[in-house]
Amino acid sequence: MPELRAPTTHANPVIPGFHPDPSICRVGDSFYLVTSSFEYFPGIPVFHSADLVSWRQIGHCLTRPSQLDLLTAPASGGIYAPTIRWHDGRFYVTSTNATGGGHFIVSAECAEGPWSDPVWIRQDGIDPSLYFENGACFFTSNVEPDPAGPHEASPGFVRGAQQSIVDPMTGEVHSDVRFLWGGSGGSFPEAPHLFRRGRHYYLLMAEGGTEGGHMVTVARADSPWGPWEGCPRNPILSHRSSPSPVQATGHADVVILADGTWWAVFLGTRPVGMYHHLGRETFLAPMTWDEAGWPVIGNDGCLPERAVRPALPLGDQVDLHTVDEFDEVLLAPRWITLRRPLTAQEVSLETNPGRLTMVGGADTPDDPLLVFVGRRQQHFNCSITADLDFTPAGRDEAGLTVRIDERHHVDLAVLDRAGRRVVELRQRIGPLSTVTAEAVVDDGPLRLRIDAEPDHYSFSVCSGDARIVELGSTETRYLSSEVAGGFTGVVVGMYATGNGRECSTPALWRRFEYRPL
Ligand code: 6LW
Repeated sequence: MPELRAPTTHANPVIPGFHPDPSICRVGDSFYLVTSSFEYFPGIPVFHSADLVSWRQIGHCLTRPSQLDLLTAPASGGIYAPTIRWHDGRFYVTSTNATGGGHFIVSAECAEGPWSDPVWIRQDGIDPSLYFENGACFFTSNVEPDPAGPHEASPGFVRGAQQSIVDPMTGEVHSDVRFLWGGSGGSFPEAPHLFRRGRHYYLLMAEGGTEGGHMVTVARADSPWGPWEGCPRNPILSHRSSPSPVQATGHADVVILADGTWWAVFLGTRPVGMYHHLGRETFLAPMTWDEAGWPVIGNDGCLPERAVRPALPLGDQVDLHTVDEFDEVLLAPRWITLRRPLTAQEVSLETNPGRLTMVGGADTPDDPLLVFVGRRQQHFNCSITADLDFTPAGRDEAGLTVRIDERHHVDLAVLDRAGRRVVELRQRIGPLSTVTAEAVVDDGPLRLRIDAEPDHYSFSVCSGDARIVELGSTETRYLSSEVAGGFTGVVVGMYATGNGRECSTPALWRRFEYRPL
């Protein structure tokens, strides 16, 4: 019998697909990680891992409208970079609703939830972070200079990190807000994370903007308030002049293992040529310390080509091939909607057991409140198959869509055209919206399919016993962050709409399969 050995290397990203701004904490043998969620509901996905490599999503922090108002959030508005910490038997997550309310803290006994309603913190900027010591909770965020110049409410700080002491249960601020460090001179110093090693406090920052110039820098001090001394080797992580297929590495958080080793999680992109469509993803690299007591991420600031696993027992392996047959009471946490929880009238697993019943409203596929249930695309090569029972009348429409935002999506749309059921391939790219193919389809069950490759998607349909017909394709770059702008990545899913009025026929989804290839 061959000896079964745990693998010594691992794949990066450890959480593929649109999962930016990772933050991590450890509780005993368990690791917890959160990422940004922007305009999607629920907000802030929470992951668990035992080995830092295999991550299972266990829920979301923001699951109720009382915690999360995104109704007016534009694409890439809403929930920005969160931080997760565990202190004295409780989890705390802080983040910013960039389109309403600013910074907040939610807390929970279990990372699975339920999470508390938010307490709001009055401090400017984005990217809040928490550090607990001797009963104090340090609240660190970035700061932008006030465009109105210095005035009483804003001392006119330059860009960098600022900090106060807060009560994480009430949001009360118990100190002045003090400026900490402006970074090493790069643009957009943000994502401050404070931690301690021995007698030194370290302030980890992101600089250079979240695109190709992104990097991680660090400063240290003898007190959490400074004065801060920048690391002479800054940046301590950057791929800005690296030929690596992974680019834009930055926005890191760190965790210390029981054996005393340190690891960093951070975001990066995997561009196809000049465009990336899978969003900013979560990567893992070891963090070591040099003789002068400064941190080193990866191989002197680069992701190691051969990613060596942390010395931890293998955790549960998570299968990213998923099949939903809609026979459970609840949707798995990978499913997300646009800006709000859908009503039981709009989406239900109960109305027709074994079906996801969807009733479209007046919002069109170009509208921010479309009835849509989707999940992140996590692999360059994958196939997405959705089985649908739907007999549209009038302006009713349902379909399978791949989207990065309201202005950039490609739809396989099932509609009625003069009494005939048709499937259209409709491409909405910025100001242009075009139907590039159409097929008349027989009555009866439909199968819609999207096959993804790194540089294009192909779209197919099959009805009844008929052969599967490919309707056409589009290039992935039209759904990239470089074309659409913003901070998210591609999400694929099911939608229904009445194109201006309530849908008269429900769309019954029987099965949705996401198969990485
Ligand atoms: C964010 C900032 C950033 O909050 O992008 O990569 C912004 N860094 O830190 C949104 O993710």
